Amino acid sequence: MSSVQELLVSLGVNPASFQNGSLKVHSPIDGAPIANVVEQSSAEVTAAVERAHAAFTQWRQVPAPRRGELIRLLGEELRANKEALGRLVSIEAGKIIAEGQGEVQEMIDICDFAVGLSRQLYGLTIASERPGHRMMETWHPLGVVGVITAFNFPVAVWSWNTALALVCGDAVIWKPSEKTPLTALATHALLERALKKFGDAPEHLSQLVIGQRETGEILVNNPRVALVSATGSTRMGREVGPKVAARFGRCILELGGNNAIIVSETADLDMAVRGIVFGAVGTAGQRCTSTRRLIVHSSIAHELAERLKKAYRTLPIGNPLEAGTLVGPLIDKAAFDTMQTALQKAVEQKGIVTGGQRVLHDRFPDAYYVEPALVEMPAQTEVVRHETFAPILYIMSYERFEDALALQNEVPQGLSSAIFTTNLLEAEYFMSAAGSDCGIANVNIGTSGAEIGGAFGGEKETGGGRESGSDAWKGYMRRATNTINYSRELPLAQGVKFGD
Ligand code: UN1
Repeated sequence: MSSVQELLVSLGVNPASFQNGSLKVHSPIDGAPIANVVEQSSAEVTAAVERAHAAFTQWRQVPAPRRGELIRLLGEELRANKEALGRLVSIEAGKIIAEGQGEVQEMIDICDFAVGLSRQLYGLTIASERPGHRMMETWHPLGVVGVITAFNFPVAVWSWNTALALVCGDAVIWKPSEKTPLTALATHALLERALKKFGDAPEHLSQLVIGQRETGEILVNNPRVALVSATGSTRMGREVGPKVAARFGRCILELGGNNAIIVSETADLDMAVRGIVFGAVGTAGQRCTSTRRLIVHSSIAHELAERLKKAYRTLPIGNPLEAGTLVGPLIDKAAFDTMQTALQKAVEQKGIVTGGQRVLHDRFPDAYYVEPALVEMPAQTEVVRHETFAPILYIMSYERFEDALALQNEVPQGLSSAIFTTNLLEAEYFMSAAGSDCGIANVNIGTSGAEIGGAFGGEKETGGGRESGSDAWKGYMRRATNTINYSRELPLAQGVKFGD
């Protein structure tokens, strides 16, 4: 057994699930094959939905604080296995060790959040207009939740959805990215351990289905799947959203971002440079929150571009498992090709490119490492308005704050945004109704690396969904309005007289 396979077994994964299957998994670190994962057939996926529905009908009757106990146990498993699971994330998704560990920490955090939430699924009491009446709002479990996740956060996004869905009384079916099924197998094995310790949860409460696009389509089209929570490209969301809507199902879509940082002439540039570099090159630019655009006041544009070029020159690019590396590989060749096409277009659209070329191909001929690219653009052209899932940072300059804000909002996506400024008026305006139109608007921190406590998601082509903290849990429950009459009369609302 290879060391990856040993790692999987140590996390509780059955070797039968990854040794002779049809899905070939490669590590982006060196392009080497690491496993052959068993895929589920369409019939098996449909059967999984039926089983999930049966589990749901039992689980919804378990008191929510008891449901929280399952997530508390999951959090314990994650704590105990943080290092191993984080390492597997690094091997399968190519993240540096610190970011792989950070991703597991994000899972632990959402578990803690969900445990507390399991005692706080509060409804409202509402004043009735009728005497002797009371109104209230109750939150009930929703049904089967289909979770479709992307390669770049192969496990944390599942946990945002699953920790909430399970305390909310739902059953879950997870379709991970076909690029990262191993981390899914490992995560699911940890959940199964927690389920065993929990004892009496219904069977098939949480299931993992491995497969290609068709697997996701079954979840999207099956009316038994009450909620489809899908993370991925805007193109994927354009297919998923209308299909789920056509059957009146519910969707949480977390799609593309095109996240900008505005750097005002009053900004602390040392801080800005650190925030920009982490946002633009962290995870090799493969976060949906990665910084893709810089909008810089013209008086400091030259200085900032020079400082960034200098910082980029010394970035340690390489094997993400090695200490000191800050930039790991792109996920695959397709990602590299897409990056090169975007850079070519940027040049055609009068951009000046620094970096962007492939490196380390002698050491890793089957892997795709790149120098992150800085592209100075004369304007926000077509290529800049498009999300390229790679470390490309477009730099533009502005004269007036209103123009910076207009540029920031003038793209089809609306996930994350930030401003570096020490001008209170600009900061407040940026966060106001007339400011950033994104789901996330930060001041003096970058666009990526959100904490789980806030609702996560964005507007426009980002899809409008919210996951994770705040009251995102409401998306995983159904709301009932109850009106109770404790009088001996039957007054009608709106003063309507009917009959007598
Ligand atoms: C994603 O890239 O899909 O805010 C999620 C962040 C992380 C989550 C990113 N907490 O960058």
